[in-house]
Amino acid sequence: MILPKFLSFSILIFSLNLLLIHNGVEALHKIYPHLQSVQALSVGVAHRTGYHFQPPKNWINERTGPMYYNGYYHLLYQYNPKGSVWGNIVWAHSVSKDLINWKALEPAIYPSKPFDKFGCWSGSATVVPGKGPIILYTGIIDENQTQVQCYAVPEDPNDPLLRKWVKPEKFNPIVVADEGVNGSAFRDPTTAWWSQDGHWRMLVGSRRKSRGMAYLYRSRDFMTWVRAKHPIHSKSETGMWECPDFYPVSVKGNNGLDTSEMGDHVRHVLKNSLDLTRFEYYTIGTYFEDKDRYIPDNTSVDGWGGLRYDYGNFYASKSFFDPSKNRRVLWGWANESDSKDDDVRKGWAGIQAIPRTAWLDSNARQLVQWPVEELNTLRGTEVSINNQKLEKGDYVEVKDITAAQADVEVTFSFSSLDKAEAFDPKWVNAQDLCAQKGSKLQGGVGPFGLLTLASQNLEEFTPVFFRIFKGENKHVVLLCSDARSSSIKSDLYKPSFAGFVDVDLDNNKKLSLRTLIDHSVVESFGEGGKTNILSRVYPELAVTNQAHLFMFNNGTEPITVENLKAWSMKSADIN
Ligand code: DQQ
Repeated sequence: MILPKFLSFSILIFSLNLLLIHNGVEALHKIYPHLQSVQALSVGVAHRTGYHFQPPKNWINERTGPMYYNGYYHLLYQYNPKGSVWGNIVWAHSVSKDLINWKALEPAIYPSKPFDKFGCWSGSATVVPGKGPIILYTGIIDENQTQVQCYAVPEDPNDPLLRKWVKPEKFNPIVVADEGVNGSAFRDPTTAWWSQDGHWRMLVGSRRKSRGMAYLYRSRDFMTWVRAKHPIHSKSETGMWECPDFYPVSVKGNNGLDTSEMGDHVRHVLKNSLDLTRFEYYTIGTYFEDKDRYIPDNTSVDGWGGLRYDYGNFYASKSFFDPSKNRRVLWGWANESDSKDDDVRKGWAGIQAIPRTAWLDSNARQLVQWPVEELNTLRGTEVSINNQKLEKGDYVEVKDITAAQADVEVTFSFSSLDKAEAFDPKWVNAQDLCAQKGSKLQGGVGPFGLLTLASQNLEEFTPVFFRIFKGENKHVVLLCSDARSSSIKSDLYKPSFAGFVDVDLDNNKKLSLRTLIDHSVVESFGEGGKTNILSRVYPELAVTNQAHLFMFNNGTEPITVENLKAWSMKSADIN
């Protein structure tokens, strides 16, 4: 039976609502008038991070116009200066020389004009050659949250810190929703790119009914923008596309490319953040500049089941090209997984993930991500373990590091895959499979991995582990970050985040894992950054020096920890 479109969309929305109720994620842009301006009397320190960015207090969501300019990295982010729930949003501003240590400046952009009186929402920065940076952002013009696109420029482009930003009267707002565009779902302009035909181009996220889309705009002078006849790309039933990101990646090597780069050596990435579930997905594809179209490759699933930068708590990400190191840096926001009341009580909510270098995998089917190299400057005491055998049921502690604030890199190997459990092709959802199997249920090859933020007697722990299955044609590798036992506290969102890892084990019986542990963050990179998962957790017992780290194996096949290196991490100097 074919359901009428509106009916199938209503069913989708209904099921998503159920999903949202169950997974604890709440639609953003919801205003809590009685909470949004409640200042915390004190700041809860137990779960504050040592090296993941967060301001001293209050709510943050995504970083907006990240850029590198005249020797400084700029972190601009959505911030509520008055409380620890979303609302009163301004663009807070911090600067850094190394993407790890940050110095706070005054907010760069805040509501001050008729075109942004009710909010300054997300956007991007474009460094225009010979002119300097221009910020494009979404202004909210009324209480109905009607959205327009605006621009701001530095008052003094020679100020290396770009402290003051102005919103010129002329041309602002630069884009309003014209006929056929839904003005209440029209936001988050991308970084603009320059095309050989003499136009700047940029995208704005939107939806038409249930169809998510990114509109493409063209301009000769960056001020007067004209919408292309059709969106650059759209996808049915995906709902509002927030924070679209569109950029080229090189077909060879790890170097990043300027957003305007085109040619045979280039593929494109389109990422959308889906407001309905607060998950993102991306595709790799071809950009036809002359036709203003982007077409995903048939190896990229285009929609709900698509590839994700991160299979955990990671949303509204944005990338930028860093010309100082020739790399593309990608950055996500990780919201809390505790309750609104907890956020008000602790006086803060939201962190930024560690910025990641991103490039196209040699298989050309996906991206690979790795924490920026500057993070290594925080590595302190090092512990190393070599050739440690883990038999079924073994738990071995990694001692002598600060287990609540650490960086761990490990390579596991195994001599045979014969004992791998059979893979049921019905298991298409990695997260469900992780929840079903967990870290304790004995398997054939795996589960094996790390037990992070563990309390002495394992009342609390967040396992990050692999489990290997025998598929019809190849082995299927699952990476899980399972928060179900992360805290003895019950009223928390504790998901079993997971993703499949696209790797060929037949020729190489090894898997690697890197995990960044930071009090309430477990941020993991599987197989060199092919599958990544960030979990937010809130242990009550496994805090500061009461936290432990273990390696474990609960599969019948013995596993060898070929090499493990763990570092106590120093705290970054943040704001
Ligand atoms: N956050 C901003 C919006 C964006 C959303 C508002 C994504 O512009 O769509 O704070 O988290």
